[in-house]
Amino acid sequence: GGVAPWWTTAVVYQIYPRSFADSNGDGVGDLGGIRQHLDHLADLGVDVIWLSPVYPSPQHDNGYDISDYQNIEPLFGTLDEFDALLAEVHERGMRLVMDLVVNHTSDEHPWFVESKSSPDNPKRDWYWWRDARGGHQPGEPGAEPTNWRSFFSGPSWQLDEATGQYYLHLFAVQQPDLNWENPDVRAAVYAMMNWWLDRGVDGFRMDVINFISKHLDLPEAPVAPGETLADGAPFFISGPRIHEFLHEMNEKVFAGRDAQFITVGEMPGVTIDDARQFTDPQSAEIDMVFQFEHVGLDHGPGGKFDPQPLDLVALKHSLARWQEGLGTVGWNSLYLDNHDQPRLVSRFGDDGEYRYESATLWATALHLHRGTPYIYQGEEIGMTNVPFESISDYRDVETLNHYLEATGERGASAESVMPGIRSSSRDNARTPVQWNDGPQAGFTTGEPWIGVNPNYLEVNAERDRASERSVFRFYQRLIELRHTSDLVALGTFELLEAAHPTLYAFTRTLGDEKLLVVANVSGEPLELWPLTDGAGTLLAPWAGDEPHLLIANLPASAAAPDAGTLAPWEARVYRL
Ligand code: ISL
Repeated sequence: GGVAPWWTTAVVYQIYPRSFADSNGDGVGDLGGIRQHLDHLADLGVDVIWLSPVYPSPQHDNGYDISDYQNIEPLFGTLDEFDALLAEVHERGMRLVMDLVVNHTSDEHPWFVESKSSPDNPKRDWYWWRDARGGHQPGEPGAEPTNWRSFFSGPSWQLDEATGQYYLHLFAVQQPDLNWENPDVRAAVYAMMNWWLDRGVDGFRMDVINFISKHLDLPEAPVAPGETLADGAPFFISGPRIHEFLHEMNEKVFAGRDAQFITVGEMPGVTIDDARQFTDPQSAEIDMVFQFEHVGLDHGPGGKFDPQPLDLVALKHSLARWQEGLGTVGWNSLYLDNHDQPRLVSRFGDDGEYRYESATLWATALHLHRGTPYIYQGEEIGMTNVPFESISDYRDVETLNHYLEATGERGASAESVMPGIRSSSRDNARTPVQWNDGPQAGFTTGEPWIGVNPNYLEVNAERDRASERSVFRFYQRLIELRHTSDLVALGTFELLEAAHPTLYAFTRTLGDEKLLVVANVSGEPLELWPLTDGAGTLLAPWAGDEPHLLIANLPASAAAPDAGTLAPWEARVYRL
């Protein structure tokens, strides 16, 4: 193929607006707050900002429940302010990508209000309305049209008393699923996307976009013993028409525009084969996908709220398979956290003694893979999980529903449920960004909508930026490396020492250039023995005369006698 697309050298930064910065003292982050901190992002060096939803919304799921696709939530600002923000982003040479949430709307969206009003309404078929299960009265336990469990607890069907029918909601009750089988729905979505592109935005991150094609017969899912609800995912993940829909979207929205966009589909449960097809330029669907395999590896038998320790071998194996699977065709996105995941340094690193080291180790490992790296707000200063005491500190609908279900119908004690919530709640990622050591970490002059992490005196952007050695400074260097090195952007990936429990080692190769990453994923020193690559070539640059260290998270011990030992959480990248 021809020239590599522009986003092969780009780094994306995700903003979760509620929690980023508050400019008007109401305790909720807003567009004004983003405008005040654009230089933080420009200094970091990122190319693209992905903005989580800023549209009018009842905020049951912090904006992922949209009631008007073509306006701005008053809590966050106005359309005029949005235009100003977009211009300021562009002035700094960055791009702005919007969140596209079209698997579902809010139940307060006029489309749904109309749809719900009567079975004869022309928009009835814009959503998934079904009768009660045969032989059941509407509202009876078990009368839901299928046994699918919602992602946010309970059944994924809600009864509308007035018409006696149920509607499908894979997420919260207030998030009814749109019916993409209806061509009018698709046309309305494409028109809305075109309206934003005409306004100047640079692309979309597409929320659960591989859920939009469902199996029309809505089959029952196999139920585990003792359960009544089951996982319906096989019947809506990458369903029968998914490639057709995404190709059609591409044609109706992006084809014929010559600006430089980026499209990334969020795709829980996506397989490598599907991802390759979604991102193969020949398919003309989307540029890249967020896959979920690597962030599910530490989920225990009880799911995400039953976390298990990191299995590094499994993680390396998983990421390597994706590197290889999308190696020659398609493209990977690279992420280790976002607004739905716990904080990276708390989950996979050590957020105590080795916070700087482990945060920068994981940054090194991720940013040296082949793909487009995503940084989630606060990750660039090593923000950690939050030590909330009680359930009343939490705000997230998923967390609160889980707590109610576990302590209610499942009869668990609060003490047994809280540890899983503390380590896995999405609110870990949603506490206010810690800008400085002032009141409320500089996030707001008012009362924040969710508590500030008490470690803000230690962990904050002002301090990190001023320091010679900090997580922020290190991310700057990693981003610079991607911008200046074709090898980092495009080199092929080869995993080394796949079975080693604490060493993360791989090479990247482009033509006759090669680099080696070695990282010690542990709090103990690690002796590096000679590594060999797949061709049997010995790799031991630390033992050579003039090792060329591209980047490292600790002061170079390259020439010292102990150069063959990695300190706890040390990561080095050598040019070979
Ligand atoms: O975080 C999850 C629950 O553990 C995921 O299942 C998550 O719900 C899934 O990745 C889809 O996420 C996206 O759509 C949701 C929204 O709540 C998330 O914030 C969003 O990223 C519904 O719109």
